[in-house]
Amino acid sequence: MTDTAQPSAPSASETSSRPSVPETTKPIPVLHAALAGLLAAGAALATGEVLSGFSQKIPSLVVGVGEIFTDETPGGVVRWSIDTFGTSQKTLLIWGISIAALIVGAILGIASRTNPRTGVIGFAAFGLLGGWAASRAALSNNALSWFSAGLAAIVGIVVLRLLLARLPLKAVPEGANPVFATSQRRAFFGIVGGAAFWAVFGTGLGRALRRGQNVEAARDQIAASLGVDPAAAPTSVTLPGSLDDVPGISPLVTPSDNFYLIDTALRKPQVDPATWSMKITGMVDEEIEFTYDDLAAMDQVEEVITLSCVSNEVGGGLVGNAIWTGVRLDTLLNMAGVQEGATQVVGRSVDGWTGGFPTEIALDGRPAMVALTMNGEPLPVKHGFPARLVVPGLYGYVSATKWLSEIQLTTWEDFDGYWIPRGWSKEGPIKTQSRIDVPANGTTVPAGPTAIAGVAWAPHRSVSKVEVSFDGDTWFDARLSDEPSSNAWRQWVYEFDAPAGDHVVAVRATDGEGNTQTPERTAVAPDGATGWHTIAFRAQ
Ligand SMILES: Nc1nc2c(c(=O)[nH]1)N[C@H]1C(S)=C(S)[C@@H](COP(=O)(O)O)O[C@H]1N2
Ligand SMILES: [Mo]
Repeated sequence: MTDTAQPSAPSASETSSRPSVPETTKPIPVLHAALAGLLAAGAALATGEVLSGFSQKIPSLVVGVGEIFTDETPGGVVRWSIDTFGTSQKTLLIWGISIAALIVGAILGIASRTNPRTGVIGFAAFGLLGGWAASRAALSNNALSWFSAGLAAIVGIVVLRLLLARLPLKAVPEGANPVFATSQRRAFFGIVGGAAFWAVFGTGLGRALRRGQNVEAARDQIAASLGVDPAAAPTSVTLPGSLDDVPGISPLVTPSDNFYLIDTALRKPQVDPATWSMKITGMVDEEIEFTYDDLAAMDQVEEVITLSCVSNEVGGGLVGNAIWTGVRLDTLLNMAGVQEGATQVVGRSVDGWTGGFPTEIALDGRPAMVALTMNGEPLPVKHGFPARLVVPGLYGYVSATKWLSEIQLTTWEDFDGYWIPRGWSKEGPIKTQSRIDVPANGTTVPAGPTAIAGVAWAPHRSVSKVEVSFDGDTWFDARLSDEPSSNAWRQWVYEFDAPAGDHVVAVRATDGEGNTQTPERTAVAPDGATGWHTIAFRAQ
């Protein structure tokens, strides 16, 4: 629609001078109204993004709503989305919420054509939702969250009203399209440009400011004090007796960058070790608080420990093996004095996540620890910097609290960790499992000597034997790597002289107590998958 193709909107006097033409009031064009609503929503969201850059206590409104989804969605759906989208699941959630908000904004814009109050009420409702979500989000401050959501809603309302006020809603000749006066048109697109700029620039600014909250520099400082060059590429550690040179096998020690990542945090908590402390609370003789320096000055234990997620499917990748150092958990608990009847140890993170396990396990001599390093470096932020729990033999969801802030002693009955009411078993010992890394399922390899290889784990019980079978009946012993500890996985390899043709291979492991993996396939819920990993490949 251009000014030259259409008559300019007549002024009031002109209109009255042409009374003979039948006139009607045309509603605002739908697309313009939708654009106005969309931009109002974009500007509102961007306002929240900018404010979130000022403090971790002000969560992005989108992240706040995302956390509600994460917390309230049934565990099965979360698992399904992790399986389907992998680690990009969170990015998709954030994008999904942002796009949904823009669409709702567009709808509010359209609805405001006939009733301008709809937009005001809609954006106010937006603000209430955002404020509620943000104020109950991890690490957030209530007042600041409500302030952020309120300001965002006001920006949305103002932008929408400014835009709608400049759209043509006036008498025009019957049959003609509603038209813009040139000045009106300029004003409209001026505000469109401004709002679009704020939406994009504000979102970018928020991101940039949030990067300033990162604690990488503090982590680098600690790394330097450990003699680690933070600028150097992460080194992959090779241990003696490994099978690391078998092509395609998982390295004996998983590089931290490749270590699987599972948590509920939409933004990784940025915890400054200088102000961080951890408390031991609850059923103890004396509650104690430890700073990072306190822990770093104590005796450090080192152990190679395999950590697995209960959601790991047979043959899946949600498992890794790292070298952890830290302070033994039993030492810390004995300092506090565990009281009679304190049957559960609960780890709580700075963002409120919890996981609990039997006190018995913490005190049975295994090297459970408050870990400060992973593979020789301070914990990566995403793996729980500055401190996390690592308990050999237990799935992560009951034990491996990242960004640890509190260890609480309670009874088994009195408290359930985060995943327990969401359909997961209260006890979480890691089941014995084995995986074929190579050949990859469904691939073709040259006929002749073929290394069939992978890893097997039974943390705390150790792995004593790994076998492969081509018919599920006859089993052949695989060669094992050294065992870095009874809590670590072992690599295995079976040298197979593959005749041309199709092959199906299954693997099974036996733990140090003589128990062999069951062939029975069970789902990951509620307490971990069972069954033999089986793959097919072709030799030709
Ligand atoms: N604070 C916090 N700690 C957490 C979780 C979490 O969501 N929040 N997830 C747990 C789960 S389910 C697993 S499997 C392990 C994964 O640890 P990783 O991400 O370092 O591999 O962390 C555990 N610790
Ligand atoms: Mo997990």
